[in-house]
Amino acid sequence: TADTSFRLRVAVIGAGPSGLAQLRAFAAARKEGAEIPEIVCFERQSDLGGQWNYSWRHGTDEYGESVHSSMYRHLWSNGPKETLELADYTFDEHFGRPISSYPPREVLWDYISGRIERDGLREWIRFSTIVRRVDHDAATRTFTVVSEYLPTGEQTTEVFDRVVVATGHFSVPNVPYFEGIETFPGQVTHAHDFRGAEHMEGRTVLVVGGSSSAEDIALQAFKFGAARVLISHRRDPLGYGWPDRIEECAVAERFEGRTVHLADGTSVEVDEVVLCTGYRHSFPFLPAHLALHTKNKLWQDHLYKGVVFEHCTDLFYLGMQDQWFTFNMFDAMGWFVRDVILGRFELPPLEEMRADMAAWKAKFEAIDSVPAKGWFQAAHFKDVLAATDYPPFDVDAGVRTFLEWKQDKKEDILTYRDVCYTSHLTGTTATPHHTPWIDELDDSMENYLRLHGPVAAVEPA
Ligand code: FAD
Ligand code: NA7
Repeated sequence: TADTSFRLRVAVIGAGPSGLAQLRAFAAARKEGAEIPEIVCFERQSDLGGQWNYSWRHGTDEYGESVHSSMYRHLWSNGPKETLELADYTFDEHFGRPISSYPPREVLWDYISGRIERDGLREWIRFSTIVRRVDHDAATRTFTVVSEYLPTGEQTTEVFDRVVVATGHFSVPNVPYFEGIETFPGQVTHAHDFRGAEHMEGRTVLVVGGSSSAEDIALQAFKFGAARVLISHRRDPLGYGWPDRIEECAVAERFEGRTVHLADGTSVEVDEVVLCTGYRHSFPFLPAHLALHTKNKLWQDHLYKGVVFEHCTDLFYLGMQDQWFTFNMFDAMGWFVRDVILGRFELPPLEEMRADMAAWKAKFEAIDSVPAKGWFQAAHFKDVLAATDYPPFDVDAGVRTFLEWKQDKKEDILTYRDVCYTSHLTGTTATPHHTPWIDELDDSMENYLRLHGPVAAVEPA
């Protein structure tokens, strides 16, 4: 007879939105009376929240480790919060009243941590503890995890039955070389190390890259008074109706002191360069055969349902795709991983999983427009969601909100964050922030919640 006293041990690496989704998924099962494994969540930072846990530091932290978060002081949500709302923990439940659609970082951090506090899940997390090494023994179906408590350097080796990697993929900068850049006399930083644009007042700033970071750091530079901001892209321009002081230009080819020669034969003189050239997936704690070797894209090879590693199905990855959807999609993924671990979802034979992944890859490769990207991620999200008992979330409505958001940005890139959306979960319509985004220089939660008056009663959904 089976030994029923055996309890699986699950290691979750990372307490950002993805790792926290995993913890909450197990907690939800426990609440319904299910037997759950022993869970240890390793988090190298001293607090939860992943990217949303802002650090003034850049480069190296107090332990000589690289700083994880790439967020900056004045960061506000770059998409409507209604697209990331957690179906099992709504904004109404957390704030008790409507708030705006684009909260600043601290407000979203508060939301993320609220569900964890409510469920008392901090005790599952070992803070300031970095995972140094994970090895897998196929014969015993176990993992050996070596972690280190950073304040003392004490190392611990433990055995786990399942490992969930939720370490994010926007922390290790991709830093390309540009000919002559070593002759540039000003500051060259990567977006990962950017903490604020106050010092850019009156300066000419070259932002290299054509995606979210380039767009938002250019806006930060503008907001804080840069004299001129150039966004240098190598593919398509972002194409917004930029205000004066922001313009798009061809990709930088060569530097000669302060002069940057662009691919179209023109040149510009700049004071400062910010490389918004993306990030690298990096898993220094994993042996090469267990690590994903990939880049930022909407479909990741070798991951069945986007999470189960095909070469070792006791190893899971959360949130490794490029992201339109974030928190709620991580939840669906965490719920699915939980059900695989609990044996509620039986993985099909390898050949069937491979055929399924190949079909998704073909759909991914057929994407031919920006909206098609959103619909692709929605289809993937729904596929995972359908296999779980996560509370219903209208994924298609989320894509429609994203498409409206893209339209808002086209209409006015300086005011899109003032627009209000309606929650697909609660029907609550956001209320405008008391100050337009362009004029608001105080991003604190205290200021954000100021003027809202007493907590308004929100009708339950
Ligand atoms: P992360 O948030 O990166 O969390 C990973 C966690 O793993 C971290 O806490 C880290 O400390 C920990 N960790 C890493 N390695 C180890 C290790 N070896 N041992 C122990 N712990 C480890 N999304 C939105 O929805 N809206 C936005 O407006 C938005 N803005 C963004 C702006 C920036 C500048 C960036 C970089 C990202 C933004 N994102 C945004 C996307 C963001 O990545 C997700 O919202 C979310 O934070 C991803 O969650 P995650 O848990 O997968 O990864
Ligand atoms: P992304 O979305 O991965 O984009 C990286 C950008 O960098 C992309 O436009 C790339 O161009 C560009 N890139 C990369 N290498 C180069 C070189 N060598 N020269 C010029 N341009 C280059 O990263 P982001 O940081 O913008 O966004 C990541 C997350 O942070 C996102 O979730 C946001 O919410 C915040 P390409 O398209 O490959 O031609």
